[in-house]
Amino acid sequence: MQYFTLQAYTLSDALMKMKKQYGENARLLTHRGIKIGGVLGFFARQGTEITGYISDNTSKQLVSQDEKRKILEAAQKEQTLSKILKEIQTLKTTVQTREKTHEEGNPSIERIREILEFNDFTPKYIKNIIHRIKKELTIDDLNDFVKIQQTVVRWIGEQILIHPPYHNTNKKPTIFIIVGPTGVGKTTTIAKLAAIYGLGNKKNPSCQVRMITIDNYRIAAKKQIETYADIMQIPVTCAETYNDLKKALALYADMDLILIDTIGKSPSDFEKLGEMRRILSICGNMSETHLALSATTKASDVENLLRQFEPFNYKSIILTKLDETGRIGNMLSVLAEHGKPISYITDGQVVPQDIEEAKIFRLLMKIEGLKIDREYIETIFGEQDDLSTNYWR
Ligand SMILES: Nc1nc2c(ncn2[C@@H]2O[C@H](COP(=O)(O)OP(=O)(O)O)[C@@H](O)[C@H]2O)c(=O)[nH]1
Ligand SMILES: [Mg+2]
Repeated sequence: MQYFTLQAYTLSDALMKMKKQYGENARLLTHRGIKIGGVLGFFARQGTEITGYISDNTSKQLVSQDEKRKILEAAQKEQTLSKILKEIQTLKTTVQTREKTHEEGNPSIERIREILEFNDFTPKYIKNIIHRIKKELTIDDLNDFVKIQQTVVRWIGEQILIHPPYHNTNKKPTIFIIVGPTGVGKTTTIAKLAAIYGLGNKKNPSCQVRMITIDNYRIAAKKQIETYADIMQIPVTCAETYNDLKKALALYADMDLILIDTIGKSPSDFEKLGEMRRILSICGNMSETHLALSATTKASDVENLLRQFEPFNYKSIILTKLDETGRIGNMLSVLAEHGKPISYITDGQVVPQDIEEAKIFRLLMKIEGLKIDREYIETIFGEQDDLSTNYWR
């Protein structure tokens, strides 16, 4: 600690001097009256002498100022922190709002759900679509119903698998077998296929077609296909046994296309199905089996049929009676789930007009309530034939 002594005429002068010389930290310790000036004791004046010291508060103050700075900095940091916290909070609210907009109650999502339900898509299929909407679309997208529809249509389209239709190749013969439950339209479809490929059209030059039926258990069934055969002038053979079929196939070895119509038994009649499988086994891998299913079938029944006919190792589905229902969501849901492709669709009783190659676009058009941008769909799923290029229309 530094001490000092100062003299002045008055105490206040002394204090002023002290402050001036030693600064704000100079502290007064003592003061006393003294004589100042004069010569040999004469002419001396009354004055004051003070003693004092310089308080080391300076260093303390320096420290405290340093601390103050730190505190200030910390406070600032805290402010930044609270700013960040505030921003996080805002972000959280935004995310929550966004989640809320994506929640079940969102009107766009609800509308899509209603449309899909109306079209009989299965709950599982709808759930997946809604899940994708929530995951892949933004809030802005959700406010744009045209865009949502377009996206949903695209997703549905992407899940429709198409099996290529018949093409006349050098490898002869191609054997098409149609299996399926009673009354779905197997025989009618065989007749339609025989006509379009046998008689030919603009798109396909006529080729050598024969029909074989093993559905000769009912007189009416036999009569039905024979009538078509007569009208179209395309021969039909009835085969009751494995050997019958073997002979018929040998006879038709040079044909381009052999269409085999099968027994329209109930799929739960396993004995008949087993027998039919035995007969058909002669076709070996030269054949391609198609399962005919009516578009009017309930989703749970479609599931059962897909399973029950599995032993026939069918390669595609022929979707019949599309004209009898406006709602094909159940069929599209189940087929998508099981990865089964569609080859042909039929939409009426008239032979041969009411059949066409399955097209994604055509199936999407059946979905009611969803606005379908044809151009957009075409750019995604490739060029779609115009409906008028349908074989006979
Ligand atoms: N509305 C409609 N009826 C069809 C269609 N295909 C077949 N049918 C009718 O369904 C009934 C059963 O057809 P059929 O070919 O005998 O069925 P199968 O037992 O599977 O051979 C007949 O009355 C057909 O005219 C179709 O695409 N639409
Ligand atoms: Mg039949």
